[in-house]
Parts: sequence; C-alpha cells; structure tokens
Amino acid sequence: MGIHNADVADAFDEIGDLLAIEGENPFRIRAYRRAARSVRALPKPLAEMRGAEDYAAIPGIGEDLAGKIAELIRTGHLETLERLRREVPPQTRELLALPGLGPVRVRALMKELAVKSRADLSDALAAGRVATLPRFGAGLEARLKEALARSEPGTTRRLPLAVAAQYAGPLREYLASVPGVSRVEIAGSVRRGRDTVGDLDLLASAASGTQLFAALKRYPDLRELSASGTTKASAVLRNGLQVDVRVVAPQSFGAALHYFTGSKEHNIRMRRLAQSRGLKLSEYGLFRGSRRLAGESEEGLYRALGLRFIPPELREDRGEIEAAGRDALPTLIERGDLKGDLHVHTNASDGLDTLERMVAAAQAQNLSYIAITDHAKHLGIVHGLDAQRLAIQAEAIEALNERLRGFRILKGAEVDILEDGRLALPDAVLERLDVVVVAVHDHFGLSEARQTSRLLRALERPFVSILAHPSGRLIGEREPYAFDFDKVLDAVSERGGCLEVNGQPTRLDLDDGHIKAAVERGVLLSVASDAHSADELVNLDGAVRQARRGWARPRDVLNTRTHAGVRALLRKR
Ligand code: DGT
Ligand code: CA
Ligand code: CA
Repeated sequence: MGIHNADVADAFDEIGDLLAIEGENPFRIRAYRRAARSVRALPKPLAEMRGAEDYAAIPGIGEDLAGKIAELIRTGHLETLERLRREVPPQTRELLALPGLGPVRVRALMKELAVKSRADLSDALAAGRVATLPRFGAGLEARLKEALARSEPGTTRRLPLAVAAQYAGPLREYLASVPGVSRVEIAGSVRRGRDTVGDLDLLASAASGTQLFAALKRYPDLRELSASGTTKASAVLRNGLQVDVRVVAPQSFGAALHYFTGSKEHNIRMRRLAQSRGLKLSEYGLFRGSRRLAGESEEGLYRALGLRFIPPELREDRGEIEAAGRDALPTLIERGDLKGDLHVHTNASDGLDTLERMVAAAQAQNLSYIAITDHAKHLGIVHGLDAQRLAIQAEAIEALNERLRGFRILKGAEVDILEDGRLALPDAVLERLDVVVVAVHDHFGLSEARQTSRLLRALERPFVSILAHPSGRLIGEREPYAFDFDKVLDAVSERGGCLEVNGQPTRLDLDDGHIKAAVERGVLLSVASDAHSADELVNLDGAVRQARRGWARPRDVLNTRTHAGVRALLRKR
C-alpha cells in the first residue's frame, strides 16, 4: 500500500546510478534505467496489478526486475538498493547532479580523495586537490566551484505534473472517504495544470477539521503531519512532497477553491478588480461591506464580478481577466476535439507495441487516424529505420489501411536533425511520407546562434511537416537548449509548418508561454502523444492540458482536422 509507480522508477534509477558509480556491468545498469523509464511511462498503478507475473509482461521488465517490483510493493523496501546505499551513501549520488560529474568521475572522487558528499567536494576543491586527478582539469574545477556556490540540493525540486497528480488523486479519494466529509477538491498548480508542481493543495468541506486531520495522519503514504489545527494542516508525503489541506464552510467553498487554485498573480488582479468596484474579495467570498454577494461557487464569484468563468488553466494573469470581461476568452481545445495523433512509435523502432496494437489502441481512444513516426536510422538511434525498412513498413501500413474501416494510418517518420541542420534521411525518401516529424536528439549544448541556424536549416527542407518537442527540455533533467524561438516561429509561420505540443509527461514541450506565442502568431500546433506503447496514447490528455494553458483553440491544432484535412494542409506548403 502506498507505493506509486514513481517510487519504483526512482528506486530503479537510484540503483542504476549507484551501480554506475560502483563501475558495474553497463548492461545491468542499462536494464535498470530502461525499467525505470518503462515504469514511469506506465499509466496504470503497479500496486493495482496482480503481481510479478503481470509486471514481467511490462516491456523492459524481466523476471528479475518483476520480482524486485513485487518486493518493493509488498515490503516498501528493496534489499538490493539498501545494500548499495550502504556501499555508496545517498549524498554521493547527489554529486551526479553537478555539471561534468558522471559515474566515472564520482567514483574517482570517492576512491582517490574519499569525497562522498557535496561538503567533502567543497573541502577538496578548496584544498586544490580536485584538479590534480586524471580527467579533471582547471576548467572542470571552476565549473564545480561555481555550481556548488549556486545551488543547494533539494531546495527547488518541482515534480512533473503527471507525477504530482499520481499522488494527488489517491489522497483526494482517501480524504473524501473520511466520515463527515462532503467534498474534497484538488486546487493549486495541479488544478491549473501547470507543467511542474511545488506542493499539493487540497480543499475540503467537512463537519470537523480535527477529525479529517486525524484521518490524514493515518494516511499510509504520509511521512509526517507537520502542522494541524481546526481548519488547516500541512503534511509531507513519503516522497518528500508537501501537502496543504484546508477545511472551509460550504458557503465559502467556491471562493476558497478560487483562492487556493491561484495563481497568486491571478488572485491579486481579481482582488484589485473587486476593490475597484467597492467590493472585497477573499477566500471567504465576495463582499459588499458585510454582505456576501458570492462565495459558494466559483461560477457565482466570476458572475458577480461581471466576468465569464475562467478555466483554471488560464489563471496566470496573462490577459485572461481582461478577456473574460470583454467576453473574449478563447474556447479552449478539449480532448474530444482531437481526431488523430501525428507522433506515434511502434516496435519497428524503439516503441514497444506492433503497428496493429497501436492502431487498435488509437481506435479505443476514439481517434480516426494516427501517423506512424518511427525513428529514422541515424548514429545513436537504436533500431532506426533506413529507406528500405521504411518501405517495408509502408507496405504493411497500406495493407492494413485496406482492411480498416473509418480509420486511417498515415505514413511518417521521426527524422533527426543533424548537428549541421541536415536531416538523417534524404528528400527522395521523405517525399514518399505523409508526415515528416523532425527533432533534435543530440548536440544540445550548441551556442544559441548555431542551434538556431541548425533548426532553421532543417525547417527549410521541403518535406518537413512538424518540429517535435521543439525546446528539447526534460523536466527535472535537462534544460531547453539555447535557441531563438522567435526566429523558429518566423520560419515555421512563413512556410506553413507546425510546432508540436509533446505530451510525454517529462517533456510537455512546447511549454505554455511558447504555445501562446505560437497561437498568437497563427502557427498551427500538433498536439501529440509521442506514444512508445499502446498505453502511452493517454499522453494526449497531458498534451491537451498543456495546449489549453497556451490558450489553444481547436482551430489552432492541426490534428483536430480529418486526416484528409491534415494532408491537404501539409501539402499546401
Ligand atoms: P506550486 O505549489 O509552487 O506548484 O504553485 P501553487 O500555485 O500551487 O502555489 P502555492 O501552493 O504556494 O499556493 C496555492 C495557491 O494559494 C496559489 O496558487 C494562490 C494562493 N496563494 C498562496 N499565497 C498567496 C498570496 O500570497 N497571495 C494570494 N493572493 N494568493 C496566494
Ligand atoms: Ca501548490
Ligand atoms: Ca501550497
């Protein structure tokens, strides 16, 4: 009870790191990393599956790792991990987060200088001992000093929305099941659908706060109840995630939900608007003097201020209050508007499921087309398709299309943008595809000028349809690469291309601000799952939420069109 998929993935990642620091067999390390990725992407809770046999059916999980998942779910511990932690303390693993420090160098620091923590490293750097090690130089020494001065670990860690939501949902259900509780809602950044989440905020309507917080204290996933009174409690979950819970009276529920949904900036503007009309807005309601004008529902609150209801995704003070006052809020895209998905992988490249299974899954998701965009062959891409294998896949797609009713498979590929902006496949091959998705998968560290001209050069190619995960960020792991977004927007806008909103939980790329800029510029978006397995088609939900945060309407999104409409739009260039 209380073990989430993210816990299992974290444990496997940690084992991978610790094995790497110990200089273990690379195949074993890779197996743990792959398993972590696979578990992280799994949309159903491991704890609700039947056990080792089910786990072994997950791609990337063999019998041995299935046993480890079962052990972790059953006992909350992993013997392998505990043993490794005794050999390599967790503080040593934190060194891996510093620039230039991979497992080999961390191991050298540990063995040669007995450096096992950031504090040890600071001392060794101050004593000038680090630069003397082989493979460490004055340049790295300077970067490490700077990095240590800049950041304390663990202070600003924000979780990807999908991970935070995995914790928020069950906690909400638990609290809602406590006797005397009539309503529980998730507020804060989770409700706004922000891509990363600092802490969870829950709001309850209950007969007794004290009783609710006593139940919270018994929540199996709880590390500690750090504060609790009659209307407010704060707690920390086992994974370190902070939780704020508040209890409010029913007549204030809407006002409180609005207040604790935020954002803070949105709230401040709303309060000023109320003040300008001689009213007072607080988490208890909207008041004229002591008379409550609204507060039971959010709708009533907005109405009383003369505003249209503002969807939580827009509440960032980016013009939404003005738009609501002019009745000019966008009708945001919804999942049901999507007719297809233009970025899907199969087991022909690094996906896990067959073409047929991906199609069946897409049909089950109410889509009427998908583009199969397996990776094109290129150095460093495992199982990438060359022209010949693409031709074989095209035949399979055509044969399947013959049999399908009311569903269409588009032929595509995800093609690497090489360091100099050329593409990994020649135009003659790309010409035969319906959809060409291009993306950067290496050389993230180029200067802004070089990265920008690399992207622009690729976007000039005649058969390019969509720039996938345009910023290259991995939430919590990798910053976006440096590039001039406005120039990319210009290029895409001029030649009628399309930018992707990638729904992989750790990508969510483009981010909301860039989506809004693209929408204002009239650039079409491809709201895509980038699914690497049938289960991952639900990434579309996250992609849609992200697009909504960027003010995207159905007409701003390419794949709200029929497949014929998509092909016509892509042809028009
Ligand atoms: P997070 O937790 O960093 O992902 O972001 P939020 O938006 O969930 O922020 P959080 O948890 O600090 O606060 C939840 C909501 O409470 C926030 O969205 C708006 C409201 N709030 C918090 N502090 C203030 C404040 O100083 N003024 C106003 N007007 N509202 C606040
Ligand atoms: Ca929060
Ligand atoms: Ca909070």
